[in-house]
Amino acid sequence: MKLRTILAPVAATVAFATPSLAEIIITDGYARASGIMAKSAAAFMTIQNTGESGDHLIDVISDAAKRAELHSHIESKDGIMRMVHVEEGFALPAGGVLMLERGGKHVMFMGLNKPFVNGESVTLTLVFRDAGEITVTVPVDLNRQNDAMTGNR
Ligand SMILES: [Cu+2]
Repeated sequence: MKLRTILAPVAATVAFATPSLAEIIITDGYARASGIMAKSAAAFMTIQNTGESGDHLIDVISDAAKRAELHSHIESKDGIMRMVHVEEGFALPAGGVLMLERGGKHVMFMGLNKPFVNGESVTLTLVFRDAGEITVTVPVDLNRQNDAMTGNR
């Protein structure tokens, strides 16, 4: 368990590289902000666990913002969706997929250190309970349509 924690950051320096020891595959990542003046932004991706044991996404680290958090949306009693910080993170069952998507679970950047500019990229590190840290670089895509509306991934 500890061995992986040490090796993963070395193996995962290339965008979307799959660390040879990890059983976690991260694809289709992107980040977006509402505009050049935005103080916060979010990142979305597909996280797949091809291993035979369940894992748990417990934290996110990024120097793109003063704070990076794992967020989800919940619907309040009056039917309004709002974002919440999910401190316990998200389960990733064996053979399962964890979707970080618009209107759902996502990585939140709060207090951007510089504007998210379309076509540039953002590096973030996902911290898994067992697989350890996996760093990915995702493109900033301000034009991508809302997946929930288009059905696109
Ligand atoms: Cu959020």
